[in-house]
Amino acid sequence: MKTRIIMVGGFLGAGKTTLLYKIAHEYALQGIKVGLITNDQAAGLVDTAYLERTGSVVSEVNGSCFCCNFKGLTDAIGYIQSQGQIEIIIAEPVGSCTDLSATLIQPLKDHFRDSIIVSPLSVLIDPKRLESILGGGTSGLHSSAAYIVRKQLEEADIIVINKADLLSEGEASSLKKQAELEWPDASVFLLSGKSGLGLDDWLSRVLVDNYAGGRILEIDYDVYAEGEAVLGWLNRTSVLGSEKADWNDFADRLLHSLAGKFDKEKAAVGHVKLFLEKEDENDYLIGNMTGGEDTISRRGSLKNAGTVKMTLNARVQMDPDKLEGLVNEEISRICGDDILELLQESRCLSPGRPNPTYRYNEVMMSPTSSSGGDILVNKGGVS
Ligand SMILES: Nc1nc2c(ncn2[C@@H]2O[C@H](COP(=O)(O)OP(=O)(O)OP(=O)(O)O)[C@@H](O)[C@H]2O)c(=O)[nH]1
Ligand SMILES: [Mg+2]
Repeated sequence: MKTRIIMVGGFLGAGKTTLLYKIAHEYALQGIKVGLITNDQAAGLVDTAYLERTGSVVSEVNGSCFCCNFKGLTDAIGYIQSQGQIEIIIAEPVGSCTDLSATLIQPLKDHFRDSIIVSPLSVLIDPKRLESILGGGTSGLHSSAAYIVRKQLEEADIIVINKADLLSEGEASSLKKQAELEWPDASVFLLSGKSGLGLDDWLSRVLVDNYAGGRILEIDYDVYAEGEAVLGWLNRTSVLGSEKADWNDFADRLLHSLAGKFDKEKAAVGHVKLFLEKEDENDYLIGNMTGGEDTISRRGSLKNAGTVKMTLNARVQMDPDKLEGLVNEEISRICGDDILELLQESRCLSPGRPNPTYRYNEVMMSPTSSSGGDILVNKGGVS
């Protein structure tokens, strides 16, 4: 049996992990395990900690993106295959990566013809960002970061307008039409990874279609590198202890105070995510901010005091040292005298120039045989 690999790309905060969580969680309820692969420039990922809560087999590739560490990706695939009985692997590349057709999809098709089927490349996009990009704007991002967003959409086999639960019917169909006109070679789907709206339609396509990476981008790696380098990238883990803290309140206060600081610095937020968990219990909370203060949200609840592990990832358009200093300052201010923090690890960087392991300049033939996925589709979807 071949394993089906579904790549879910899209810019920071587009909703990739939420979609992976939804699929894995719903399949877990049906007794089906999927494999999930997360990816980042450094260890200490909120996405991994969150997705592990689904009971899926999760493998994290860190230290470099999939494109620049193709072996890391294929080792992760091999690890999941070795766990047995997993037909489907869903992989989430770093949100600031593009050129995935040339650097991931074609080499996967070429090197693993006998063991892997690659699904069409799906690229998620936040509707507000899409609206701005379609209007010729940058959605508040540096022009080179907006270039990455456009390139991601340009190479997609499937464009997924995500967070469709936030759109009226009229807005949704107008955005879909505009996207279809702008990128006529792609299929456009409306979906909500949060509510499950449109999920079965998209799954029915990606679980059976074997045609992946239909285009190779023309791309300027200098602009691409600049678009990544303007981002400060912080991964930070610590242990917090308090006899009286309400952790929901702590997370809300921290995210709001960070939003105020970034706004003051005029630093565009790619994504700030915060995961608080009690390791000996099932309780956790996840907080996100994908732009200004109005984008802050929290899922899960962790009211009771005690000891929690905190993982914080921030991708913000500012110098990495400054980002780290600012986050440290706000955490210690919010902790005050009531909360004790023990820092475990903090890595702050600005992503280096992308240097892919492989870059194919032509589209490889896709295998035509059927693969894993049929069973899952026959079960009638997940939502
Ligand atoms: N309303 C709504 N919000 C969503 C949906 N999907 C994701 N979000 C929110 O968007 C934010 C980012 O979601 P993630 O799934 O972490 O995004 P991501 O693409 O994995 O982000 P990176 O890992 O940083 O690249 C979170 O606040 C989610 O709650 C959706 O379908 N509807
Ligand atoms: Mg993610």
